[in-house]
Amino acid sequence: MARKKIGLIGAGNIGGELANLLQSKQLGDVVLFDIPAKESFAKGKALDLEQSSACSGADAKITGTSNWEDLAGSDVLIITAGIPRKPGQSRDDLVGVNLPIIQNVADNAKKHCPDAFVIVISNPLDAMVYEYKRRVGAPREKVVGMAGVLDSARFSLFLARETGASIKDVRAMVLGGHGDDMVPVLSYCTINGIPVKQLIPAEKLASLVDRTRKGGGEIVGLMGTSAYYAPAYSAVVMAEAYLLDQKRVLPAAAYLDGEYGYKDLYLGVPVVIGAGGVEKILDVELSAEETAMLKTSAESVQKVVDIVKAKA
Ligand code: NAD
Ligand code: LAC
Repeated sequence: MARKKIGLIGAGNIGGELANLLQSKQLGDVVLFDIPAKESFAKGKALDLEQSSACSGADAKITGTSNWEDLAGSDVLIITAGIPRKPGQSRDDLVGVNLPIIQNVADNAKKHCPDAFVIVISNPLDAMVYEYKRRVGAPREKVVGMAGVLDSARFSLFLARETGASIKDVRAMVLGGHGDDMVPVLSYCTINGIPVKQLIPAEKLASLVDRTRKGGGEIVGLMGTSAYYAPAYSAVVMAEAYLLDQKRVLPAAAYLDGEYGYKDLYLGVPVVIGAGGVEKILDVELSAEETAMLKTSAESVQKVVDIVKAKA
């Protein structure tokens, strides 16, 4: 069986790490795409990565390009096209620059690889994935946003370090928008089935929740740009679930059509990802407090989506 084809739209920090991880996992041949002004950069990054295959034994091919025709037939597209934030910026501050970029990507993807399963990463995430789906007109099963896996990974790390438990035993779930009012759902956060509320004092738990919500900004403040290792790995977990039909239950920005009481909105919720893409949206029970926090987060997302709609 021919190897799958994975198109990476954006050959920057996250794009390069995506290519590296996808190659090492041999999930498919990788096409690393960027704009013409960055084509040599994309080609150089692809060649550098391919030259590591003598060490890794990976046979998957990695090519760089700025020609959309090279993405034809992609099984998966992972979109990181757009600028990351700088210290002091919010993700929402990026909408003016990144909206036309995501629209350009959507128009080309619709023409050259309309059947791909698409994972959007570009920020402001929930609005960018919304606009991508709207512009392409793809079914909601085939367009998803990556944020919840990353935010849950951040929370998992903090819980593991606080309790001294192996991160293998931590199950965290962060829902809602990919913003500072995201919703760590404590009632579904456990360490090998033990609710974290039984293991960590309330005040400490609240500080870990706060650190998770501000996790992106913490790294932007330290590095001067957004995180890219954990975001890349988070998207690869989602792509792998699709490519290997793993039926993973993951938090992800999915298009809601009544679930959780929301319509025509992308929001981080638990989904099942398999060969059909977003195969199910799990409409789970939330406490009154969690429901209220999700509403606040959804309202923040809606504000940015309304800006997008006004510009569309
Ligand atoms: P980066 O600047 O390193 O890479 C972005 C790349 O996109 C650049 O190489 C740029 O040339 C390219 N690009 C610009 N316009 C393009 C177009 N029309 N078509 C194709 N490529 C284009 O940035 P990064 O650190 O890789 O971050 C990428 C995006 O991901 C940012 O918007 C960032 O905020 C976002 N991000 C999201 C999450 C999340 O959890 N969803 C996490 C981290 C970063
Ligand atoms: C950021 C990513 C995490 O902006 O969204 O840092």
